[in-house]
Parts: sequence; C-alpha cells; structure tokens
Amino acid sequence: MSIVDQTREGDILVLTINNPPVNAFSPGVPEGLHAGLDAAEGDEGIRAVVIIGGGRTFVAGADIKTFDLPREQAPDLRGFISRLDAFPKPTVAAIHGTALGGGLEIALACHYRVATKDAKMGLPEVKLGVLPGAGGTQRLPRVVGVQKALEMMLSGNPIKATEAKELGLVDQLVEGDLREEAVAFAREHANTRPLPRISERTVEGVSPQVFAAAREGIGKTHRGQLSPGFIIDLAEMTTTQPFAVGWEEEARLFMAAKDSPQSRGLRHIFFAEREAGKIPGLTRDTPTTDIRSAGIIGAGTMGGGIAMNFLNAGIPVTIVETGQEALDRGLAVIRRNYENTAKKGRLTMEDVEKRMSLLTPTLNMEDLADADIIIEAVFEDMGVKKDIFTKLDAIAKPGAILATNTSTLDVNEIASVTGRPEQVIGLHFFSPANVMRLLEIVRADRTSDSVLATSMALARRIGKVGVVVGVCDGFVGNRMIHRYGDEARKLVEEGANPQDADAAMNALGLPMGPFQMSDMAGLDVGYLIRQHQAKVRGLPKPDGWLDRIVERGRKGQKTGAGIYDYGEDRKPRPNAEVAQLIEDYRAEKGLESRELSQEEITERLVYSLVNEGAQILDEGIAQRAGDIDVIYIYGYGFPAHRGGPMGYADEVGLKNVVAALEKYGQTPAPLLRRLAEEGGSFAGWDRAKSQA
Ligand code: 3H9
Repeated sequence: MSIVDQTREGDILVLTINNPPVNAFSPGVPEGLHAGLDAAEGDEGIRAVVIIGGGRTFVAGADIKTFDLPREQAPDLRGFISRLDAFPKPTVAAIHGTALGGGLEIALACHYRVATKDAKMGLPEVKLGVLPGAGGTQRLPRVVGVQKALEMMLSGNPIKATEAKELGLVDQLVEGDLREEAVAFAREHANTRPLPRISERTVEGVSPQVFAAAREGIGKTHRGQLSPGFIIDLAEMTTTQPFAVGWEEEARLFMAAKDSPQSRGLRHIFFAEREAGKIPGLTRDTPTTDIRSAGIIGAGTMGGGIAMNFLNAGIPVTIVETGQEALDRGLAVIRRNYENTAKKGRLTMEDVEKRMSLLTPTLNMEDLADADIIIEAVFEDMGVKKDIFTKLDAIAKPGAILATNTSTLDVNEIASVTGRPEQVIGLHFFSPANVMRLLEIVRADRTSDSVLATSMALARRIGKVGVVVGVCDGFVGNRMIHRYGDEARKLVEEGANPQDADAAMNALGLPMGPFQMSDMAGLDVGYLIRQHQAKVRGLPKPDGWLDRIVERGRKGQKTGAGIYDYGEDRKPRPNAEVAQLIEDYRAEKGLESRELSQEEITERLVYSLVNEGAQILDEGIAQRAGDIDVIYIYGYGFPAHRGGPMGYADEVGLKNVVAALEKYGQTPAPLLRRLAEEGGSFAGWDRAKSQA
C-alpha cells in the first residue's frame, strides 16, 4: 500500500490517501496525489477522479508537525489545491470520518463532494492560532454564505454532513458503500461541462453589518488573538474582491499567523493535550475495567458537580450523605443546575428527567457495595477521609476503584487504611466540577496500572482532560497556585493595588487575576489553610493583609464582599475600606510603598508559576512541562494562545526568565537554571525525556 493508492474502476480513477492515523497532508501525500492527477490527465480512458481517505477518516488537514519546517520543505497544499481547482476532468471528494482544515479545503477545491451521513467537516484552524490557508476562507463563504462560514471558521467547530448537505457544501449523502457510490456519482457527472468550480462563484448582498458584528463578537470570544480578525478580513474580501486576490492575501495572512507566538502556543497545547494522555509504562494492552456505575460520597458542591459528569455520560450514580437535609439540598442543586441548562435550550426537560432518574440518593454507605468506582468528596480532613476509606474497604466490591477528590491531602496516607491500596487513586476535580474540564489523576505509590488506565479512560468518557500527577501537597495545580498567591500578596505589600495585579493577568488573557480568583473561591478557604499550616508548624498566627480582610467578615463573592465588593452583576468593584486596610497594614509593618509596573507584576506572577513548575518537574510530580500547561489551561484559565505557563516561559526564553527571577530577588529552581544555562527549553526537556 503506498501513501496514495491509484485504483482504476473502469473509466474512474480512485486516489486513496493512506497516511494513518488521520491522513494529514504530510510529506509524501502531495507527491502521491500529483502522481494520481498526472495519471488521470495523461489517460484518455479516465473520465473523472475520486479522492478518498483510507482508514477511519478523510483528511484531518495540513500536518501540524510540518508547520515549523522551512517553506520549501513543507508539503505544498496550496500548490495541490490550485491544480485541483483547475483540473480539466471532474474530481469528487468522498468524505467519511472528518474533513478538517486542509482536508475540507481539498474537498472544496474538488468539483463535487459526497459524504457518509455521519461524516463531519470543519475549518478548525483558529484553534491553532492560524486561519484556513489553502483557499478555505475564500471558498467556504462562496458555498455556505458569509454568515455560516464565519460561524464555522471562528468557532472552529465542525458541522455534520447532513447539515452540510442542506447548505450545499455536500452534493450527495451516501448511505451504502462510500467508495462505490462516489465512483457511481463521478461517472454520472463525467461529462458535465463547464465544471462547477467554487472559486468562480460570487458572493453578493452581504450587509457590512455582518462583519462589524463578527468583529465585535471576537472581542469577547477571542480577546487578544490575531487570527480571528484575519479570518473576518478574508471573509469580507469574498464580497469585494475576485477570488484570486483573496487567495493571495490568505497566503500572506496565514504565514503571519503561523509565525506568531500565539500559534506556536496553541500548537504546543494541541500536542501537549495529546501527550498528556500517554503514560510511560502503560500500553494499549494495560487492562481497564468498564465503569458501569459510580458511587459518590458527599452531596455538597463538589460531590454534586462530580455526580453530574457521570449522569451526563449516562453512568448511574448512587450519592451518599450523612443527613437527609443535606442530601435533599444536594439533589435540589443538581436538578436546578440541569433545569437552568434546559432553560438556556441546551437540554430538553426529557434529558433532565433522564439524568435525574440515573441518580439514587441514600444515607447508607452500604448502598455503594455494587459501584465500579466510588469517589469520596467530603471536606478536607484526613481523619474523616481515613474513616470513610476504612468503611469503604469493608463495603466496596473487589476490583472497585476507590477514589478521593482531595485537593491537598496525602493520597498514600488515605490508601494506607485500606487492605487494597492498589485500588486507591486521587481524582481531583476542579470547581465547578460539572464545568471545569481538568481532572488531576493522582497516582499514589501503590496505585495499579489498571486503575490508572481505567481512570484515564473514564476521564475521556466523562468529557474531562485527565492529567496524571504525583502525590505532594496541592499536587501540581494548587501547589503552583499557592506560590502565585503568595507572590500576589507580596506585590500588594510592596505597593501594588489588588486591581493592578488582576489587571495584569487580565491583560495576559486570564479571565480572572489572583484576587478575583481568591474572591470567587472564597477567602476563608485560603485563610483556614494558612492558619492550619501555621499551627501544625508551630508558627505564630498568620497576620497578613488578606487575613485581616477575612477577619472583617469579607469572605469573597459568596458574602458579596471580599477583596472587592460585588453587586447583583457579580462584577468586582474596589472597596475604599480594603484600600485603607492595606495602607494601614503597610504603615504598621513599616513596608515602603512603591509603584510597580505592569511588566514587573506580570513577570513576577507568571514566573512564580514557572519556577514552582520547574521544581515540580524535577521532583517527578508532573511527567512533562506540557502536562503542567494543560493543567493550567483547563483548570485555571491560563490562555491557551500563551502556551500555558511553561510554554510561555519557553517563548520568553528561559535565560530571560532566570534573569528576571534574580532581578526580583528570587531563587530559580535548579532545573530551570540548568536548562537556561544549557540554552534549553521545557519543550526540549519533554522531548528528551520521551525519547529516553
Ligand atoms: C491546516 O489544515 C492548515 C491549512 O488550512 C492551510 C495549510 C497551508 N497534523 O486527536 P487524536 C495526530 S491546520 C499532525 O488523538 P482523535 C495527533 O497528534 C490543521 N498530526 O485522535 C495524534 O498523534 P499521536 C487543521 C495530527 O480521533 C493522532 O493524530 N486540522 C493532526 O481523538 C491522533 O489524534 C486540525 O486542526 C494533524 N492535522 O481525533 C485537525 N491531527 O497519536 C486536528 C491529528 O502521536 N486534529 N494528528 O498523539 C483533530 O482535531 C483530531 O486529531 C481528529 C481526530 C478529530 C482529527
């Protein structure tokens, strides 16, 4: 089997692309396709060409791994597309699986498109910080209209073949054998002339308002990003310029977007997310168990949110509480959440009832005896957790996974009270657990490979991005956020306003800065942790400015007042009393106040994450720097187009990060210093580790 097979079906030539797993347009594919077109052109007996994908899909687009190659070495998708568009004999794209990015662009340059009913097609380039660069911005609006094309290109989400048929993007849906029907279709249209070329169509009657609205929209959905604006400009050109002009401009803007740090960041995240799913030592053959039922202990905010993930995936849940009132309250919250989603039209009331019917409330822990997985989600107290796991050990069936949702406690210690520590794992959901996509999967010393592999598969099934981490205080995400929180408080001691710190992070693209986030999480949580840690270490009672705010009863959003004030709209507003409290605090402690630039604030906050991240890597708590980036994007709102904190540090240059840390009087972590001295990067460290 060659990378592009040529098979003759009488007067039709079928070109099958065989580049598993997703038939990306990698080196070798254009050569194979050109050879096919040469053959078709040179043989009078061939009247039409069908292009089809071998394996599970059509073409998933340009090969993202080739984006960093010099232009002359990268596969020439645009060159192939130009030839396809001008090809003198009819061409038919036969689509199954997905036709994405360059894949859909190939299909759009064909004269006809047929697709299986379950196929999907889209232009997801925006998710990689680029734009459809092989004619997509010029052809899609000419077929489906500007409005729909903008929607598809700006969201990057694919549409189903059935919708594509209604939009005229697909000429025929196929129920039976795709190849056979595509060949028949090609034969039927073999003599049609002139050939229908999308590039020859015109777009008319589009109000300029459409583009104005789209520009306003991306200010909210893609704040600070480059490529969405380019996409709108290019779509607009379809209404004002001939195809050839838009086609050239598209090439120019594609290169500008591709070579931007934003695209490098997003591409890094694309691969990091996929790498995160790979665990050294585990293979496809590692046995997993099928999770058919779940038990959850605790019907509070966390337990309820976790339950919803399972119910959404159709997995029955038994939820346990200690008192009827708490149980009823927990259930009511779940129902209300679902009903609110239904009000927004994203669920039907039938769906709501179906999900609720999968939920069994109980006060009796023994009812968990049949559950395939049990997740404990009670408050953070080692004594309580040990007590629960001792009971679970007696109740749970053999082979059941016993998971804790602890965000800080030692999973090894929790596992030690059971007679089956190999079945114990940490599953750290992030609040709100039904919304946040991150799941830290905490591998304890004795967690079995099978439990780990099952947990990873389960994460995917319930729509989470699972990342494996090791046991330490706060695991990866919270351990880093504690350092960041400390730094944020110090910035305020030195003279910054809380709103300065938040504004710096908002400018970087984080929806919430450190103090907006603390107010949302509840200031009392951090307060209690600090008090507890001081007590355990025999240190005096903490008395920072933030502690004093909490002691005034300002606990954050939930009390309408924290570092900021909150009204009905939940928008933070600076409070004069807090400003005075901070000023008094500085005066009392003899702290000199100075003006801090946004640059200093940004560097100190982000590099505090990077520095702790490097230490975490060195200790083996995270497997890869890319894993840390995935954690920060899905768990803490770090913007993907910045590449996550570690990717961001790579982009800045580790030497510069070390120099900045030293300038601010901080000690760079040994791994960070070493990589900087070697001229290395975190991405390079990940690569070297994966090859070791
Ligand atoms: C483009 O087309 C630009 C043009 O407009 C202009 C050019 C001039 N390249 O996700 P999975 C790998 S931009 C290279 O786990 P799934 C992936 O890394 C492109 N590699 O599978 C993974 O490798 P590994 C626009 C790719 O079934 C393996 O394939 N297209 C590419 O869950 C399996 O992937 C896109 O953005 C690629 N294009 O999902 C589509 N795609 O096994 C991006 C995948 O070593 N791809 N790989 O970890 C996807 O959205 C999903 O991969 C897809 C399959 C839905 C196709």
